[in-house]
Amino acid sequence: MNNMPDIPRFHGNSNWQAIAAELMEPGHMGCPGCGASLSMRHALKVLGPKTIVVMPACCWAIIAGGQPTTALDVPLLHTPFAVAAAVAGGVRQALAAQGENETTVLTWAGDGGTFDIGLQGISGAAERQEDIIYVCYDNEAYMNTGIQQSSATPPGAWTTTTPTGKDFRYAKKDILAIIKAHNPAYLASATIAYPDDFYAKFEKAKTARGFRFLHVLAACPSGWKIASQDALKVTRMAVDSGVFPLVEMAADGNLVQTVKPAKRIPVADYLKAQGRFSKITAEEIEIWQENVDKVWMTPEKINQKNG
Ligand SMILES: Cc1ncc(C[n+]2csc(CCOP(=O)(O)OP(=O)(O)O)c2C)c(N)n1
Ligand SMILES: [Mg+2]
Repeated sequence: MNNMPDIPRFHGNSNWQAIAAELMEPGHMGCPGCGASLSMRHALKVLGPKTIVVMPACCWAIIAGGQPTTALDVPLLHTPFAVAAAVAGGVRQALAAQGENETTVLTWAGDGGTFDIGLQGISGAAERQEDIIYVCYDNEAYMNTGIQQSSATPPGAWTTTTPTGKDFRYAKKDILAIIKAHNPAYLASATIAYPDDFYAKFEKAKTARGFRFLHVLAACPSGWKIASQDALKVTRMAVDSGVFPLVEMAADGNLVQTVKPAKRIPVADYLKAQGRFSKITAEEIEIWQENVDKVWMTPEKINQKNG
């Protein structure tokens, strides 16, 4: 594809040496180019072997392998769709009752399980400051059941339930603003297409105590209608266009941008790289670009929007 930036490499990150152990085995059931699979692999490298993964229904529940097999070298607990955050809080409290305070309890859920179906449980866990890390890997639709629209699906994107593109009036739900309103211990957006930033944020989430939330953009080649080898590049374009800013919550509670793209690209380049946006009109692209320009490109404006 044209206008595709190169993927950044690890820049001699000292952490990289210490966290090289693989906790995800080959032979998993992820599709080629699956951003969610790659994100789990690298998240576990940071979080380490003392991690328990709690997972609702989602693609990852399949990627991990059918019972009794598992692609993960850490314990994995499958839960019903709506309750992953509540179950993770319970697991953490059970460990604490046994005097075990080192193990990280990680909820790993899709956008459907987070933005829609699990939202009440997340709100409760955040309000109680359950000592867990909640990761939403966001591939922007219910992918496991065949690419249905979720409230994380961006406007104009094709899904099987919105075959002419999601109605442009319905914007993607602002999950960071919702979680921020709960005063979490740590809050950030991340993507493995910017690996240094991804690693730094998982490190911070690991050391913080209380409710921690990471919103991870994860490309789905089938759902986004892109070639599997372009998955990381397209994800990187989401950041470089300002559609998916990389931010974290600073000590004063405001969101600050952690990666400023070296070269800003037009939103149109990001959208046109994906078949799912083939029905979007020029006018809609213009509106999207204006919204990105207004809201997302500077930390001050992010604060304005969410503060
Ligand atoms: C209560 C309930 N409703 C529906 C389903 C069917 N279901 C399983 S996975 C899934 C899609 C999940 O979407 P998302 O959370 O975005 O994760 P992804 O599949 O995209 O990784 C659905 C609808 C279910 N397992 N339980
Ligand atoms: Mg999804």
